[in-house]
Amino acid sequence: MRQFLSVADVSDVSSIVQEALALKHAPHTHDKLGNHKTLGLLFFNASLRTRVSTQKAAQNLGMNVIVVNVGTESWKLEFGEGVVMEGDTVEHIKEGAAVLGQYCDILGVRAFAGLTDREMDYSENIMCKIIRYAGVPVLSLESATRHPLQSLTDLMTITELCQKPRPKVVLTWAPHPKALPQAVPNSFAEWMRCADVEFVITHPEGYELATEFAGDVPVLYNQDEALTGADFVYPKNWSSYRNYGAVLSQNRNWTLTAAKLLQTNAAKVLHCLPTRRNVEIADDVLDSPSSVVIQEAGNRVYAAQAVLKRMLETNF
Ligand code: AN0
Ligand code: CP
Repeated sequence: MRQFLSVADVSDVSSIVQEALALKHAPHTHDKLGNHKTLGLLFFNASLRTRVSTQKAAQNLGMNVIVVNVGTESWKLEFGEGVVMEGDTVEHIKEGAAVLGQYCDILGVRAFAGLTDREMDYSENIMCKIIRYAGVPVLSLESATRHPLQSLTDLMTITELCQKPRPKVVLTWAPHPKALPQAVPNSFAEWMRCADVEFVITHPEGYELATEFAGDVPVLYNQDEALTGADFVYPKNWSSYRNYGAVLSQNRNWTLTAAKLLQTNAAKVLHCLPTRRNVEIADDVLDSPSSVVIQEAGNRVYAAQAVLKRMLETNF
């Protein structure tokens, strides 16, 4: 695998899930593979899990890791073409990415959607420019439209917990005070469509995901109907794609509560985290055995490790 930007970079989804699960049980079996190779992690946005789990995954493979937080501890980068740089950007991505490519063998990048210009975000402008100018393999740590390390972890966790063939998996919109990107639900949908699951999406009207991600997945506007018989529930907020970046609803009837889980098949609840307690998900879910969010976060290490292992094997 040369790069990891979406599920399309994985030739065999179920085998990388199995590889991640195997690494969980024997994380140090390839601890020489990454010797003398440097992973750079470039963050344009905050992170707890991705930052720490990807460092740990790289360390388990014997890699060196350098973390750079753009803007706060490196120069503010310019992405525009032909810009007269007399504003607050100090360095152009053409030099910035090319320089990082001199120091790093693989570059991880987190660059969220700006949520103002849909065309710009969905063209993956930042990620594409970094790939172009860095000249080294790139790993997405959440881009404008996708969060593939999270989705691989989600599928790994579902596989790990699954008691039956073809479980019912429900992605449900949940409220949030701020506009969030569509990256997590987009990516989750993309990966679930490649998995052997019955997949359903539920959200209020106006929160439809882009067709390239939702495909022909059934969409229900009635959350109770969608949750019926679910084996796994993934509550997550996202802002509107159609009315780009808008918060159309703050309706707390969509908060996932223990009462709502009664209509499921004793569903396990996943979430990428961070989550706003009692807005997206109620305490009585997060503090109950239904929640598997900590196990899921733990699995981020082994999903990242499976990806880095494949990238090291292909590129060096
Ligand atoms: C981000 C998002 O929803 O894309 C990151 C999730 C992993 N969440 C927040 O900004 C709260
Ligand atoms: N789930 C996830 O990516 O978390 P962070 O934003 O903390 O990295």
